Amino acid sequence: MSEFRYELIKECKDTGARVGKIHTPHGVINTPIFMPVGTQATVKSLSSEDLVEMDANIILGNTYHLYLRPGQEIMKKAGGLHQFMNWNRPILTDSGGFQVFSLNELRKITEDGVEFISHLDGSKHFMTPEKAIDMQNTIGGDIIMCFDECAPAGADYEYTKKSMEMTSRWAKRCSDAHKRPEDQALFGIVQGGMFEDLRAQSVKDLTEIGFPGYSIGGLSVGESKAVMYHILDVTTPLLPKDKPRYLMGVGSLDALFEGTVRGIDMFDCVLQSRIARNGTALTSHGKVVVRNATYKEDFSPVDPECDCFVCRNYTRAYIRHLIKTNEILGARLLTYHNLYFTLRTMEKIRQAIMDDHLLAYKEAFFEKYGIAE
Ligand code: PRF
Ligand code: ZN
Repeated sequence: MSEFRYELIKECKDTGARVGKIHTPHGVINTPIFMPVGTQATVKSLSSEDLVEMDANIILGNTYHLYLRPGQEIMKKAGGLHQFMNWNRPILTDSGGFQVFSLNELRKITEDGVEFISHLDGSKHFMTPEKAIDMQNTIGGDIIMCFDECAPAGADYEYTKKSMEMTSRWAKRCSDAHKRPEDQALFGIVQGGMFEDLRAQSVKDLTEIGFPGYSIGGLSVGESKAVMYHILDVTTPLLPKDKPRYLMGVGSLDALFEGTVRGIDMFDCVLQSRIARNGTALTSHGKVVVRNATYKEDFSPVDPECDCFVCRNYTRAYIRHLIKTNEILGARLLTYHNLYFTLRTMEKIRQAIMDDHLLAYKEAFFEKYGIAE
């Protein structure tokens, strides 16, 4: 008996948004959810204790990176990623498909799989759908991903069609290769680029195989926000209502709202932690580039409306100093705040759906935050 289950709690009366619970062997995920990215078995600069303290529900790991380092043998000996990094809540792993395609110019795609050169030492590897699943079975994430091809930005119809069809065949191979369906939920990944009919075909192919959840890949690859939202408008309504939907690699504040109103349940993004490391904070009044000279003598908190430990105890001037002097604490404090702020915003979004005022909350949020990212 699979322990995985999506429970639909409430549908928004005005939009496609919904509140739900995903039951996993490591606990319940409240959706819509933002998932901090822990590519290399760590959310950069944070400990698992920090993530529990900020009440992160679920984090992400990457098969590609963990396959190269520390490698499958170490992962096996560690007893999986939960034990390895002392994180006892849910984990989702990406299959490595996207990472192989985005990190590697030196790759060769065939029906069988992808040959690529390690970005670390130049060694040659061959990744297949079966190997990607085997590695994810070893990592032990509660939710794992099919091995897919994310077509490059601007790919034409013919290329995108062939790529999507191969992704569907790979999805079947992944489903057949999956050895732990009882405690790991394998999601299919919808591809099809910016073409409505290809998106529809992809959904049809994947739902025929049947998965406990569906991811939407191939977005935020260089297209405009308007195009991305349009593809969501035509794709999410085709997906089964009783399964979770995950929008891969998307999680700017405006996309969290716009994705939620289009029926997305799960998001992840490196933005929050990446901009933290170069000195930018996300606040209730928009982005604050703490690194700027403007904040040299600003002894107020990063976000006066935030109650995270960073905002309760440290000033913009201090964090600016840390960032300017390349002290690792600066990156850590801003990463903590940015993730905390994003997680609290998702909490408010869930509450707003429950209270039937999502659109009013969205408007009020952006009134203060500013529309532009
Ligand atoms: N496929 C996979 N992972 C991803 C993507 C995808 O298309 C994206 C696209 N935004 C992010 N991460 N497997
Ligand atoms: Zn804060």
